[in-house]
Amino acid sequence: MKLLWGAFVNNKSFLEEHARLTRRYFMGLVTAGGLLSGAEALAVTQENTKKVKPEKAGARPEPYFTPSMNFRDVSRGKPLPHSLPDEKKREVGLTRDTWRLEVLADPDHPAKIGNPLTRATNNALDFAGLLKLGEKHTIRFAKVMTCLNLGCPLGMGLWEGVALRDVVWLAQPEDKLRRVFYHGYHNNDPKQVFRSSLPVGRVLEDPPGLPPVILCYKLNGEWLDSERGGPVRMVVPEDYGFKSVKWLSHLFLTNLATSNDTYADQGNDVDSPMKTFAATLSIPRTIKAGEALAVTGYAQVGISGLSKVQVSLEPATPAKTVNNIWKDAELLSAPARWTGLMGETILPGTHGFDATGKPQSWPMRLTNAHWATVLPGVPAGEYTFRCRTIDAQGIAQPLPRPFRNSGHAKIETVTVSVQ
Ligand SMILES: Nc1nc2c(c(=O)[nH]1)N[C@H]1C(S)=C(S)[C@@H](COP(=O)(O)O)O[C@H]1N2
Ligand SMILES: [Mo]
Repeated sequence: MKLLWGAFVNNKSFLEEHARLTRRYFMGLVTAGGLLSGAEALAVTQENTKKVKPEKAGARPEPYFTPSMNFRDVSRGKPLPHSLPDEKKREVGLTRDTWRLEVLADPDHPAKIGNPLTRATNNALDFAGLLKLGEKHTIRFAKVMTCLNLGCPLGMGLWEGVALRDVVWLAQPEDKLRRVFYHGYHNNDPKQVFRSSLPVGRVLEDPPGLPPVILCYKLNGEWLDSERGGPVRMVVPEDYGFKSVKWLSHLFLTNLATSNDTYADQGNDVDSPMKTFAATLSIPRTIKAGEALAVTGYAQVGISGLSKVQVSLEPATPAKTVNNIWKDAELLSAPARWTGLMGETILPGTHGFDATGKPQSWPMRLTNAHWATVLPGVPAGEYTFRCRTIDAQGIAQPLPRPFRNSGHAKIETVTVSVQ
């Protein structure tokens, strides 16, 4: 937690951006003759910046794009591959000049391939070869990295690399290919291997609006560092983090139709794409009777998109929502500056952005969006504040459920005491 506070103190720009966006919204309410006086609006925006809850990973005050070192690290491995000494990294192919990727038929359920890429035959793909593919076609997209087993995002990234399909084709698959299995380096210990997989259909075609699955070598415009899975990791745009295997070392082309993911062995639903949900960033825990309640937060825009953030404030007893009175919060526009990137601008050709670096639509799937709201004053008592999202199909998200094998699916609730 101390470390997170360190990041918090050193990286004010996300907070500043959040405050700037929310201030514009609150001041707008004043000129519209709304709920707040000018003095109140100033007071809540100043208050807001003090009340951010840095203990929530995705809520960390940080630039819009999270610096690589500020991602929360949940990697497995003893020792952690990124903690190996440089010499060992060079020995096992964890540096850019020693990295090799083998592309093989799965020994147990082989696909028929014409050109396996192996170290033994000296044709494994090296970093220069990967960059060469990248010269022909680089893929770049924004995506929030979220762990299926945690509630909050680990970090927001601009990921860059080569389409996985371009690498699969190098191996000349001919027949009996149903899935691509992929492994990351784990100390040459079979028990430690971290692996995941995708149906070949997802590798070869992209669902509407989604970028390709990539072999990623850059994050936020810089070489992917060792802690984030460098030199090369998989990044699967629409999925939770466990599909984005780090320290990528092997692709196995298989005729097996089922997943062999490490996360499947651990009791998780491995076919669950990223959910849409809302969370608070700043909310007062106590207010005076009759005083307006100003709240700000962010939403993770999952696979189902985002059309609205909604909030409710109800007496804390009974514990369940009885009235179901949801009010629309204000979804704030895209950041004006893409803080956390070199030059704070988006390069042309980035998926989902136009040639001038503006998002083609907002909110954008797979990213974080900001929201803010002001609720009218209520009589004294204990209240429960809730926030949720309405996805692009008009369905309230997340669909709450008692089991969480498919990822965090809770409506955020905060107790507010009105005195
Ligand atoms: N090789 C390897 N890749 C891995 C993991 C791992 O332990 N080893 N963890 C996965 C999980 S569970 C998540 S949530 C993401 C986290 O990515 P990050 O470290 O960039 O935040 O990496 C994934 N890739
Ligand atoms: Mo994870």
